[in-house]
Amino acid sequence: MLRNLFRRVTDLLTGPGEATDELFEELEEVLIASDVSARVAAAIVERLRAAAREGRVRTAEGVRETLRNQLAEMLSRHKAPLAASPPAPPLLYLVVGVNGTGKTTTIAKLGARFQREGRKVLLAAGDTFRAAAIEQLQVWAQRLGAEFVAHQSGGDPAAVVFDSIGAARARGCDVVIADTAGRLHTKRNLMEELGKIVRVAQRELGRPADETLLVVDATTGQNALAQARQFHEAVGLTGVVVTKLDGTAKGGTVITIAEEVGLPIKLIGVGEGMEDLEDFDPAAFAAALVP
Ligand SMILES: Nc1nc2c(ncn2[C@@H]2O[C@H](COP(=O)(O)OP(=O)(O)O)[C@@H](O)[C@H]2O)c(=O)[nH]1
Ligand SMILES: [Mg+2]
Repeated sequence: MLRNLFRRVTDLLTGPGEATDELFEELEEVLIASDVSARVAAAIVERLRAAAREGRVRTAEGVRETLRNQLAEMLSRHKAPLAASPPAPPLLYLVVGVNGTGKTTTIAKLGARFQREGRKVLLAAGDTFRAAAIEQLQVWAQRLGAEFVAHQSGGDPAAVVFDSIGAARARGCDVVIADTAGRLHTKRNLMEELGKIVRVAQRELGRPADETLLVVDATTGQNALAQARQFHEAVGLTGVVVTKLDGTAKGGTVITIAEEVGLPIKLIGVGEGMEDLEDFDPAAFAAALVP
């Protein structure tokens, strides 16, 4: 469950205060301290100041409510549903992101969700850089009772994805979810490798992958923004999954990525359990940021 993501913002905007210049200055600082980028924080506060100038907002509580509405509106501007019905099976999700952000866990959660919907799932071990990554995904596939395709560690991940699409067709699977490496010898290698996966998937499917999702860890703040920019430039993302919003995350990462990169947030991770993956709901998220 989400709570207290914007604790300092909420504290500042609770109680009998007036909507003064000083309050807006402090709000801007607290937004930045909550992982909202400086540019986006300035834009948010400028709109609130305008509302105060026009007499639409007079108190701190009024600022809080206006801020909540403004955040919900900002976040819904980039809203897009998860691809669910491909023109021809299998539905293909590529999952990318740096190590430790929660890719493999998110893949398992997504697999479990598709299975609950009655769909047959295949997990593809495209993180061939580490043998442990292949084993970790295999354990999840076994637990879920999902199909699984892997090659040797060190193998070509594009070939794993190619084989997975073929195996899904042969075995009547509805959905392929492919893991990828989060680190190679160099960042350039990684982006080239991911680019090749994207191209091979497109050739084999006759359309781009239905989703190319970046997984970012909400607790990493501005780093997550840099990751979103880099991966989007390299592979053309369709959306972002923000994980670890149950922990010490301050919430601003979600707003910053949506506004600065213009990518839809599609899913959020709110724990380590299989059920801890939620569809992103802008209004509910804004209400969790600023209750
Ligand atoms: N609290 C919390 N932990 C998570 C979440 N998603 C993943 N993790 C944990 O983050 C760690 C790294 O996850 P993993 O899926 O292996 O990351 P990968 O390297 O990107 O594949 C594991 O300990 C996961 O249990 C989440 O939404 N909340
Ligand atoms: Mg992994």
